[in-house]
Formats: sequence, structure tokens, C-alpha cells
Amino acid sequence: MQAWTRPFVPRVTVETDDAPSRLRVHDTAREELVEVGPVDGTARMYVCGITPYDATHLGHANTYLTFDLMNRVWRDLGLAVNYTQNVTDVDEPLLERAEQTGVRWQDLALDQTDLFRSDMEALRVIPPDHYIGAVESVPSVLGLLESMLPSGAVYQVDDPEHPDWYFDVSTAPGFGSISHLDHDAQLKKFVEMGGDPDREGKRNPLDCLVWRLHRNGEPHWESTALGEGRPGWHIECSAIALGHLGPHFDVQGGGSDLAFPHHEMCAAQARVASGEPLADAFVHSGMVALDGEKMSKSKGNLELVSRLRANGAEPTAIRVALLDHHYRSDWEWTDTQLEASEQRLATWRQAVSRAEGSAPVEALVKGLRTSLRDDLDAPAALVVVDDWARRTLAGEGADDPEQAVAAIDALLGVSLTA
Ligand code: 5CA
Ligand code: ZN
Repeated sequence: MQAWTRPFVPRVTVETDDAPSRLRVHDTAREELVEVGPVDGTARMYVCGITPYDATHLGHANTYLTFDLMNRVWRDLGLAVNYTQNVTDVDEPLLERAEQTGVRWQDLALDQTDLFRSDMEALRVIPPDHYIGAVESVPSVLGLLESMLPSGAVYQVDDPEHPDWYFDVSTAPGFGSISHLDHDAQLKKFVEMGGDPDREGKRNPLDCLVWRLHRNGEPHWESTALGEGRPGWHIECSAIALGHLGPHFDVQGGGSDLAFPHHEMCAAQARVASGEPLADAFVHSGMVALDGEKMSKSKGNLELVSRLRANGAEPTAIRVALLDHHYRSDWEWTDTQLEASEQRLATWRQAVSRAEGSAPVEALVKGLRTSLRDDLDAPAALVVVDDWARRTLAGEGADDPEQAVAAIDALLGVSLTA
């Protein structure tokens, strides 16, 4: 699948030897800050992509900006990055929405993926190197499932009409160690996210669907080994991640709503299939709310990037408004945040255009690197830019403002020239 156009990412040539030399972020599994990415070579990151309907709301945008910062910090550290992201372009909620609105599910997915691409491009998000749809991954999902058959970790439920295939969570060493929930909490979240603990014939209530056999009117693909059907949600991400990154990559990412069951299931399946952990660290961004509740497609309390853009908001200001919240916090969107970031941008642009030059760029770059390498502290990085702008406007220093513009663009993805 085609991703979107890559924004220009300047290289920051300013040396700041005393900034931390590695990126540290919070790993949900170890429940502490850990260094992520290799010392040199290629960092490998998988981020769970959209299910293409009601895209792109500010919760989605916030999640992809989090991992865009990670990508930018790694690149600034001199690493190459293999970034893989999926599109869940066939799954229950998408099929339901298509049915309700009377459009073909394929058209809904294409249309919404296009909208997502244009929003990501406008927000200057670096595109994934591998942007992979569930539909195009059916052969690799089937390959993965077939490789798991001999171990007995995937099995058919005892249902003569629809003997669907499930993954037996009891076969996975360490199941539950990413999200740390007790059994009752696991069951509750499993149901909230579309799980079926009470389905008859399952070995364990938390076993997840991996291959749903064909029902009339549903999309389906051939499989000699499993029977005609379609993939479950969690196995899609295991197969795409293993296929494009290999096992034990650096970061598995997404919003905190995905820690359980999705990331737990993806990791468990991959562990059984490959014998290795899926990822070194599991990183989760907080939930964005609107009108007092988590912004969600099922509730309909959404603010869309495209709607804000259509109403005249500059994408850079949307980006700054989102970056003003630490990635791990849960927070609520209000329009005043957009106004505040427009003001902020105007001040920064005024500083850039000051004819006599900029306040010292080295301090700016050191401040940006230090805050971002320390658990992606974007709000602190914005304060560093505020401080640089204030000092510049107060007449301190005569550095080349182009270097400041390049550093702010490279590390924060905020273009002051646009
Ligand atoms: N396709 C699956 C992942 S494989 C999915 O969860 N799609 S989604 O469209 O529902 O969400 C896409 C991404 O946005 C996920 O990483 C999810 O965690 C994140 N997300 C969804 N709602 C919010 C929200 N209100 N705030 C922050 N992030 C959110
Ligand atoms: Zn996923």
C-alpha cells in the first residue's frame, strides 16, 4: 500500500555532546523508563495503524505524532529507522460501518485511508517505510497461522456450523506481562474491544479469533489448510510486524487503549510462532477526550483534523497544540488550545524574521535534544523554543536563524517557514 509524501527533514549539524546519547521512553511491560533503539544501525518500530473510518480524529493524530517524534529523535541520533504501520482495512467495525451507511467496505476503506494520508502529510508526519493493509496481508497471515498448526496453539472451536479458528493464550509464555491486568480486568477489556469470552467450544475465555470461517455476505479468502474465511484483528498485526521487521524489534506502539488485549495478543501469537519476544519495549500514548469522554468512533464525539483544516486551521498549529501535551497523559481537546498555539507560532515566526539574527542556536538544540530524549517530553521542548524566541526578540545573539528553523523542523516537525 502507498504511504504519503515524506516531508523534508533537515539534518541538524550543531554538536551538543552533553545531551543524553540515547532515547529513553516508558515501557508499559517493564513499567519504567528504558533506552530504546540500538546504539547504531537501524531502529525498528511497529505502530498500529487506523481502522479506516472516522479518520483522522485528534486522538489518532496524537498517537501518530508521538511515534513521529520517536522517529525524529532516532534519526537525529544518526540511526536509520525501519518504521512499519498497518491499515486494518478489513475487520468487524469497518464492515459494520459500511453496512450501516450503505457503502462498499472496500470504498469506505480506500476513501478514509486517503483522508488519513492527506492529514498525515499536512501534519508533517514522516511516513512509514512499510504501509501495509490487512487485505494485502492475508497470504502472510495464513502463512503464520499454518506455521502454528503443528504446535496446537491454534485450534477450531467445536461448532458444527462455524468451526472458527482461535489462538490458545495458555500456550504463550508470559501472557499478561505487558498490560499487568488481573483476570477480571482482562475479561472486561477483552469484551470492550470486541472479544467473545463466552463463545462455546473455546479452551480459555480469553482465546482470540484468528480466522473466521466464511459467512454469507462477508469478505472471504481461500485457504486449503484452514478453510475459506477472513483474518482476525490481532493476528494481522503479528503477521505484518514479523514480516516487515522480524522478531524482537525495538518498539511496538499505539494508543494506551491497545495495551490489552491487542498488544498482549499480538505479542503472545508472535512469541509462540517465532520463539522470541515480539518487541523490546511497548510504548503507549495517552487518550485524547472530547466533551468529557475518550474521543472514539463508537461514541461519535470526534474532532477531525480535516474538519479543523477545512475551517481554516493551519496544520502546523494543530501539530503544536497536540505536542503541548506529554504523550503519556490523557487530556481533553478544546478549541482554545488551537488559538494558543497559533499565538505561539506567530511569536516564533517573528523571532525567525528578526534581521539581527537569532539567540544562541546551540542552547536551543541542546534543550530540544535533552527534553525529547528524556521520554519524548514535547511540552518541555516547546518551552525551550519559547525561551529561544523570547531571547531572540529581546535582542540576544546574532546566530543564523536558519539553523534554528532547521532544528525546530527536524526535531519537532514544526515548520516556521510554511
Ligand atoms: N486498527 C487498529 C490498530 S491495529 C486500531 O486501533 N485502529 S483505530 O483507528 O481505532 O485507532 C488507531 C490508533 O489511534 C490506535 O493506535 C489507537 O490506540 C489510537 N487512538 C484511538 N482513539 C484514540 C484517542 N481517543 N486518543 C488517542 N489515541 C487514540
Ligand atoms: Zn495493531
